[in-house]
Amino acid sequence: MKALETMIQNMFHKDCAACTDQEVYEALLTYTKEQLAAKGYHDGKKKIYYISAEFLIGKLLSNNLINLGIYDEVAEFLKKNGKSLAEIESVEPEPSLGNGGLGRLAACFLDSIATLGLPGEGIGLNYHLGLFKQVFEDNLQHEVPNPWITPDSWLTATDVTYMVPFRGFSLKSTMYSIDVAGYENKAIHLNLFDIDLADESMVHDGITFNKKDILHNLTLFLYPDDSDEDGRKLRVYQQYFMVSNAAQLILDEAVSKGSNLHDLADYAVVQINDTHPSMIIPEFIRLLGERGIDFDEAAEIVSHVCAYTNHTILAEALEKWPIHYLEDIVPQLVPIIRKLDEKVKAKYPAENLAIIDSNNLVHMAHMDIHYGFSINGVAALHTEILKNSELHQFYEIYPEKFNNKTNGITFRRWLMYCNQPLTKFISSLIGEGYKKDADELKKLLAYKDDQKVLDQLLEIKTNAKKICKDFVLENTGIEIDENSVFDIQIKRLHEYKRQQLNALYIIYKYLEIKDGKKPERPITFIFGAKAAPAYYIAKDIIHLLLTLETLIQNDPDVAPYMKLVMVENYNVSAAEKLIPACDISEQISLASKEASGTGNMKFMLNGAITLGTMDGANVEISDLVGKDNIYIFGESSDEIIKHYEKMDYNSRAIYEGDADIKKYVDFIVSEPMLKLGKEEHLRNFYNELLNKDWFMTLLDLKDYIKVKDQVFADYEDRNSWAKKMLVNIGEAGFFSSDRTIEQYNKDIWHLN
Ligand code: GPV
Repeated sequence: MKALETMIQNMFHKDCAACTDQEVYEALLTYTKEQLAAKGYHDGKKKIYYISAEFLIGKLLSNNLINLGIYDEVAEFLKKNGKSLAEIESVEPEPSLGNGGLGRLAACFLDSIATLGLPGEGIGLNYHLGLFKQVFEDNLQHEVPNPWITPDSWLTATDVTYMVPFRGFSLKSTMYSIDVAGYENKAIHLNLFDIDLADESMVHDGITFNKKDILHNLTLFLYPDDSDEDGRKLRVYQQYFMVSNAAQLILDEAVSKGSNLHDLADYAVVQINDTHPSMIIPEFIRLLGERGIDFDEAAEIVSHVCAYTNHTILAEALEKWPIHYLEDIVPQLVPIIRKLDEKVKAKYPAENLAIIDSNNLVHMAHMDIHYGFSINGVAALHTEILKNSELHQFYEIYPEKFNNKTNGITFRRWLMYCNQPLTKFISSLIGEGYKKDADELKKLLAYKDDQKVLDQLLEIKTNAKKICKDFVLENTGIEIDENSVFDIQIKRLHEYKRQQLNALYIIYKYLEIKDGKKPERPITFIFGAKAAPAYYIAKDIIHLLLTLETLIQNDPDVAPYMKLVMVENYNVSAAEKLIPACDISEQISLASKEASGTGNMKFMLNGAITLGTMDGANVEISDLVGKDNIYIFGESSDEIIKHYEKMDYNSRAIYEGDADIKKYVDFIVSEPMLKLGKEEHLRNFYNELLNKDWFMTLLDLKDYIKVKDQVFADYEDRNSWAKKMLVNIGEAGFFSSDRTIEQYNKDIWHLN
């Protein structure tokens, strides 16, 4: 640590002990960046370019120290100087460059690409104000900017710049680079493109700004509100800016390594992360044209370079841009897209295979499938649904393109960093091998009947709950009990994820306690969720949860037996605090709707037991741990898909046919709720449940209550619960993103 000491002296002319946390952070930042650069970067002839509108990377200091193998040493050095690494971390701002699972997946993938030593990089945008920061006021969500770029940050400006042409003007870009360290390996780059004229001062009243001022707003926010046309067009501007820069960079790199561009596929493979980067296909063709390659050959070349990942079957999330948007913004792409579409129509005239449909909408996913060589889903069930229903017409003509890549998570962040006591304990039992080969976690299963091991697991969980308790107190002002059961649902707020189903259980439990039926042990329900700014129903559900939080907190009959806390501004850092402390992992999406989920994997790895539907990767968790170690409820995805086909779901009929359900739903607009909450929001949601309930909350409510009550009863047999925990941890190895990335490489990328 001599070098670090010297650096601190040189930067601040004093000892570490005399520095502020801010100063120590800045020194560590510089020191770590130097260490990373000194290790060098993975390189090779062929490279994977992971292009994504989101990279939810989280704070980087600790993660980098772990991957560099110097975390303990640095922590020790700081301690000797009267500092704590945990407090220094709190100085670091968290970049909010993603919404949820898709962005976090991209970050986990970069970690694994670097760890496995593959030549690769991430390409995205440098949003100055991130997504948004969530603040609660009067039990409602408000959005404010989430700036994260400080004078000293993980970003390094490069001298790479390009011109990106739009109708009527061009924008000059600058590329910024963040090093992503491999675990005990070299690093790769996350390259984020930016405009030079971004003007943060145009933002007022929360996150409002002039959406037409592209010259100055292009990289201010991730996914600006798309509820109006200007917002949607800004997204198109962002997407094209991202992919034009990416395509120019990729072609330049290939040429500099000796490519003649006809052989581009020997130098580059592009993974298109959902459809946000899909315009890279026509953009490549345009640029190859400028470099003398004719249209048909260019289309052929691109078809060997681009691969597409689908992350959802929700129709409203599949991007379709009106062709006139593209004419207004990127007219140079329109003749190319039309030609691509004509080629498709000449061979496959069916409307549901068209790139441009009869309403003049451009189906981005369709373009990816026709002109990419691979399409993958993100969990086994999800890929089956793509093949058999959502994209069946494509599967019939291109069966060889379809493949599954079940998602994964990096164990460096989601175990070794966030749960150090559990990590040490696991290492003491089975050695360190699992850190590089996650399958070795299976060795834990040999301890299933070891009383001491089971007791220690429970103790580690209780300690994690104590730490989490401090975080929750600081975040919400509510004191929770570490001896209560922690039941946690943290993920974006969306009707299909069904936080409202959990809310109805809480209402049921509240009324039971009011009736004198007290639970064996107090329960703590924890939520964390941001709602999209224009998604009114999601915001109404947040209001419902926050109003219930107040109601319970104010009720002396109930507060001793249950608590509801909703963490404000849920993000990666909050997840790192909550996940190690969780007993029950809520994964209760309407079957068929959650493509995979990745929080489910993080919880499992940290010894929580899943309560979920047979959806997404829950299905694979269930197969691995077996029925005794997971709690499943609700109708199957086949049954749900049939309800949608037959249109036979009627929430009002369920409500009217079941007095209990009616009681819980009516409670939303009951006297005590209306006294605390806002009538407009509570009624909106109540009406939504009764008249529409598009994601079938009431369908599964009775079964959910029954199974969840069983979970709480089983929790009291502490020994058998600890066994379930052990099995979950032991079987979690499959969900390492190292496994996922190995599969991408073996089946799609083919690097060395
Ligand atoms: I599409 N996902 C996301 O976070 N944002 C999106 O815009 C879309 C999908 C998520 C899915 O909902 C999760 O089920 C999945 O685990 C995750 O992407 C990563 O694949």
